[in-house]
Amino acid sequence: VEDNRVESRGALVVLEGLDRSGKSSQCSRLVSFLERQGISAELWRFPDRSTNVGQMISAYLANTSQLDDRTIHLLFSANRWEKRSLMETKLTTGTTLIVDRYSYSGVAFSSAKGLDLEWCKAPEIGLLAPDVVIYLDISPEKAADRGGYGGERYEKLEFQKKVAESYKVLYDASWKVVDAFQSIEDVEKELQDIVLDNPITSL
Ligand code: T5A
Ligand code: NA
Repeated sequence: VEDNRVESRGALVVLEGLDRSGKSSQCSRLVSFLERQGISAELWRFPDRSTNVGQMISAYLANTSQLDDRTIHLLFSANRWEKRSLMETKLTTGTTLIVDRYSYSGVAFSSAKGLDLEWCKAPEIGLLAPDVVIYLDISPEKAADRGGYGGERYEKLEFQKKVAESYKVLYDASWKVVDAFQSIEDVEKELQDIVLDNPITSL
């Protein structure tokens, strides 16, 4: 029997950006939109705080545990590795994954602390490559103005400025950059157009 599932595989769509750039809001809107179009889609996020590794990450972000910078970097990466095979299964069986943060967050946030860029990238090698990377572009100041940050470890203007610089280093011409300071609805519409323009999710 000929296996033609490759033609109907799902797309791996990654949203990246600073804290409070609007990723979570947009990821759930995008999943709803795709489902309305009859496209099988799931919302995923990293860190996935539901696993044992994810709970260590969550405690670190909440400042209830302390970890060496390289240790937390590797835990964020391990959190993606522990989901790799399930992601692959979903994609090959036709489910599109809309993913709130991925390897780029791992590299951008750790290198913003001063860790060597190539060292930060190394544990990400071998994870599934996204089909689309969407960067929700907002200045650190405007993001900070959005209702203020919560208490999590990286939610500080000075640090977010460094993260923004790190993302600029990682930027690749294939990324879709969307102005995230528009209304939620305008950003939503741009994301829909980007995803429908992709050969895997086009109708
Ligand atoms: N991290 C993550 C690493 O260091 N390494 C890694 O490998 C990974 C994966 C947790 C932290 O971990 C770091 C990065 C983070 O610091 P997280 O749980 O994804 O990551 O946390 P945040 O990105 O901080 O999540 P936020 O919820 O704060 O930001 P979102 O998801 O970008 O924004 P969202 O949608 O929740 O919106 C934030 C607020 O803005 C409003 C929303 O209503 C909400 O109040 N808003 C808008 N307001 C006006 N106009 C718009 N267009 C708006 N869009 C949203
Ligand atoms: Na979020």
